[in-house]
Amino acid sequence: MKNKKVIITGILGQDGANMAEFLLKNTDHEIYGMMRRSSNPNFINAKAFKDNPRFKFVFGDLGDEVSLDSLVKEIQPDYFINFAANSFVGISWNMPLQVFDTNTLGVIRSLEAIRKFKPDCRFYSAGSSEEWGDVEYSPQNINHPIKPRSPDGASKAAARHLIKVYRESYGMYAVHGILFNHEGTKRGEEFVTRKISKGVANIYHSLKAGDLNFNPISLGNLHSKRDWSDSEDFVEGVWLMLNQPTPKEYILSSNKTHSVKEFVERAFSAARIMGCWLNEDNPEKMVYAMPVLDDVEYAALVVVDPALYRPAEVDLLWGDSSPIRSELGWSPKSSFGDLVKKMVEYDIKNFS
Ligand code: G4F
Repeated sequence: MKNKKVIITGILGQDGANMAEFLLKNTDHEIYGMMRRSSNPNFINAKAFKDNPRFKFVFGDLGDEVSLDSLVKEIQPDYFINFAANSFVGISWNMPLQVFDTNTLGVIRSLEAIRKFKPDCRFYSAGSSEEWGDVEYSPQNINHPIKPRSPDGASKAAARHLIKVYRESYGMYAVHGILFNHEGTKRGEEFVTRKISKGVANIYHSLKAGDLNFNPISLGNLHSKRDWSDSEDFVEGVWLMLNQPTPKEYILSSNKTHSVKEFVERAFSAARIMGCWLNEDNPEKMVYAMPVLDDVEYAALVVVDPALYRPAEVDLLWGDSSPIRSELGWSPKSSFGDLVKKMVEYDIKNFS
């Protein structure tokens, strides 16, 4: 029997790379990792699999239907997994058109390529809890109303509707599973978790060298709450969603929620750096600090920079992933504590 073929977009990003690693380890499928042509690509997330004989890089762009059409026509994939997106919510106010072009029109271009050239190919595109934004209840389930608070959330919500339209109009196997926040050692530094774990590693190494002149980590809103999981657990859930008898959309989440402030505390504690909060009554002036001299002087570990606040914030995300756990048998291996520890320890070890 011929090996199945899988196209993964966003291959150099966290989820694309984790998906490729998962499939190369657990299936005998051939993996085609789609990347954009760029003069200076960063292969750091692909180092574990880029030389695997069942893996191949292919060039394509969600903004260019000609490239998507050619790839689907030539490869004849059995699965098309779309992890390419402009996924940084914070920047989506600055480039809403580009965000929609990639996150929404890119999904239509992918669906059209599949519809025209390989209509039985199974399609997954990453949906987001950002679509629920201004939440009405917690924990949020798959029926939560769509109320995005950012161009990013709106672009993903539109993609979700389009995928449903293609599923119902053409009988395509197309799903838009909702992913709550998911992180790990391949996460980009623009996201708060990696910004914190890298910042902690920097402070750890300064302290180890006896240098107290380190830069504190500057953060925005410390009080927003997120349902954080490990991306490596999520790719397994996505694969389950793609291999059901009929397409059905699920949520992937940890079923717990934690504040950014709590992430900070856990991250410093994983590095055995003890801090305490100052000015807690004023969110814009809060500082996480460590005592230096007899509890009199403090060295700031984290400071708040109100310029990092968003024009509109999603205050609380908290998912209910019980349906995929009971119906498809998915269960995450990593807890919140495991995730924070893994990221901080990795960044301390690989600090340069
Ligand atoms: O890490 P974040 O940038 O992730 P955010 O906005 O929740 O989005 C991530 O998860 C979504 C799913 O829920 C995905 F759709 C999306 O693509 C992405 O993967 O920010 C998390 C929270 C926010 O409330 C933000 O205001 O952290 C707060 N925050 C506080 N200081 C900060 C910072 N976020 C960033 N990126 N940088 C800060 O300095």
